[in-house]
Amino acid sequence: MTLLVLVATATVTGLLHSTGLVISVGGITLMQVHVASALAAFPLAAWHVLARRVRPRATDLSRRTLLRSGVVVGGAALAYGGAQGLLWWTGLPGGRRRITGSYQAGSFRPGRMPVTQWLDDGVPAVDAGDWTLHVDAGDGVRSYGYAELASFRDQVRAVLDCTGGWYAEQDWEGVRLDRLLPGWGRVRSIAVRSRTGYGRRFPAGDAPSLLLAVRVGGRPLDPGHGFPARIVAPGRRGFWWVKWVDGVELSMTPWWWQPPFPLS
Ligand SMILES: Nc1nc2c(c(=O)[nH]1)N[C@H]1C(S)=C(S)[C@@H](COP(=O)(O)O)O[C@H]1N2
Ligand SMILES: [Mo]
Repeated sequence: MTLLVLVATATVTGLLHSTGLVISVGGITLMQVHVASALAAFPLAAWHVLARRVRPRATDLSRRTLLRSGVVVGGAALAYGGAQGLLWWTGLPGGRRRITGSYQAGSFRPGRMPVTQWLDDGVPAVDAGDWTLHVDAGDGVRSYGYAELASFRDQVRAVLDCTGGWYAEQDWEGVRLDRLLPGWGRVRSIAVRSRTGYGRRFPAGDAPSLLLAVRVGGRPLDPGHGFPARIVAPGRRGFWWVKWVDGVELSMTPWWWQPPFPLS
């Protein structure tokens, strides 16, 4: 019964969010409820399968079962396409989502862009005066103060797309990592560390497209958006865009030597 309730909750909240009929209630997005109930359903589903085990039979692989599965998959694809068409036709907000399913929020108005943390980070109050960026480019650690970092003017227009269901396009300014780390071509990865302990490891080959941003829309970052400096990783989901960066390091560890999603 609990499993049934969780699956129904995931389905209904998923439909409400993706159609745009209800996107959030009291500060909690239906996407969050959708994901949470789906995750909670996993162990119960596994328990159900184990407790009510069905022994495999030869007919499980019959032509008829194959055809039936094909009908289910094809039907799902048709239903998805039909729902998408219905969204456009009815003009519901769900029809204006990005391909990732995210809704636009605060593009070119950074003050209106949501402030989002992956799991449990808080927004740290960082004083530019006692903040230092430590850059390890393989030949010793070099430190940058805020004023020095703020003098760079590399620019990129990029879309921040949070797995929580929103996206925003902004003009970012700062320093490209290939400029900050000239030895990037000789290593495997670039480890980026936040003052909060959060961090991500990027393939070294991404250096020319990664920006360590100090400004957005021509103004310094807000505390919520990563002041003094944050990563802009065009084409990558929001959780790669590390905020409150205080360390960048070239490394011989492969980039995939990390959990697929941050754990804190
Ligand atoms: N240090 C740190 N950086 C972080 C996160 C975090 O929890 N801690 N969350 C990431 C996630 S999930 C997203 S979507 C973006 C959100 O950026 P914004 O708050 O500027 O909109 O920051 C990313 N950078
Ligand atoms: Mo996110």
